[in-house]
Amino acid sequence: MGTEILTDLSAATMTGSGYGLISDAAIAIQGGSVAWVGPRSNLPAEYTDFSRRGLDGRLVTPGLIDCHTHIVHGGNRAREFEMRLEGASYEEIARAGGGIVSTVSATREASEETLLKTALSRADALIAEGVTTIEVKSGYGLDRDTELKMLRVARAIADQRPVRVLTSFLGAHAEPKEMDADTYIDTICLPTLQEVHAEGLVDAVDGFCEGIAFSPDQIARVFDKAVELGLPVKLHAEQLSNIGGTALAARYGALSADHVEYATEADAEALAQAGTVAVLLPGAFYAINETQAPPVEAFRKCGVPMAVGTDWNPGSSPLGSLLLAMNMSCTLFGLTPAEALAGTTRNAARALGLSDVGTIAPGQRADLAIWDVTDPAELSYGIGINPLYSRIVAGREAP
Ligand code: DI6
Ligand code: FE
Repeated sequence: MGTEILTDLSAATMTGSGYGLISDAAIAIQGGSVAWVGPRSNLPAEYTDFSRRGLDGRLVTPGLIDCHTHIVHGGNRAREFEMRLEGASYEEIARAGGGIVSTVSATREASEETLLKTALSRADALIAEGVTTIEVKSGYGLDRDTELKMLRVARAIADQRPVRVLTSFLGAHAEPKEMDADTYIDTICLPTLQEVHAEGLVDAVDGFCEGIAFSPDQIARVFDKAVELGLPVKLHAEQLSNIGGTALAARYGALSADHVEYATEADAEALAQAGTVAVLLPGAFYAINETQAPPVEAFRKCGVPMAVGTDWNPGSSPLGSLLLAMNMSCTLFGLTPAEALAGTTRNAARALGLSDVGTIAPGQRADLAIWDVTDPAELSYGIGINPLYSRIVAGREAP
């Protein structure tokens, strides 16, 4: 791969604490990586002879990263949306046998081809907004075969599209209809984790720690297995109540604790100590009409890095736009647009344990998004507006 110099652009490098903005910048791309970035006037002499591509003053950011999705799933739950509008709560629907287990039935029934086709169309929607890395969870199988099927489909997305995919095994997502939670963890979840790991299908281990899902003790058993296998962990924690999930995640040095609406200041301190990212998911907060916002001020005060994801799933967050998630993180949770962009770049990378993406800096993979905007705050300010011009993935144009 040759060397290409991007010029006539401003770059939000996302290095340092804010946007790391360089106006009138140049970016040298070599062998799929960023070789140099800085003010155009400082471009080193060694690059002056290489081919140049002017971007007409556009803004370049790191490719966006959606660090929390469930885009592999069967069916939809539009009927539950109607039920919630008629007054039922998300938890009531789950306890009455709807919720996650209804998507489990639809996902078990769906063929691998159908699951891939629908997952690709969701991935395409994210890609169209400048996303270059997507995390995808299992957890709608709750049996060996379907969990394997979901993870194979997740991996296949990256074979079919210019996008990087990281998978999380979410076997501990809900109690299946056919057995109790403890039996499920011991006889299905743990052996399946061992197997998906052996097949190279899993990058991290996730769980749903909640009154309607699994207790901290049950999640700890899954995390112990992850540690034994050398896999990093992350957790859906404190979404609907505080039962100690965030503290548990911190104890295991989790990559991230996600949702965290009900996290306390002590939880924030524990996350900061552990270096765990708080992943904010405003789509779920919005869709199920939550009123308790995550403790953003405590996260800031303690220095907890905050990421933002879509949580794209058929139940609590049928949200197919990471840009809208950024907007919602500002309007609903009070993030600044700079925090929202850090949340879908630098901190989202960290929530996935990736150190080669999320910023524009020498040595980083050249995963970039080019935008028809002048001010990076426009990315969070627009509602339902997609200003993407094009993407570059590992140094190659990938519109
Ligand atoms: N938290 C979520 O936001 C999703 N899973 C989870 O553990 C919701 C999944 C669903 O309702 O289908
Ligand atoms: Fe989720």
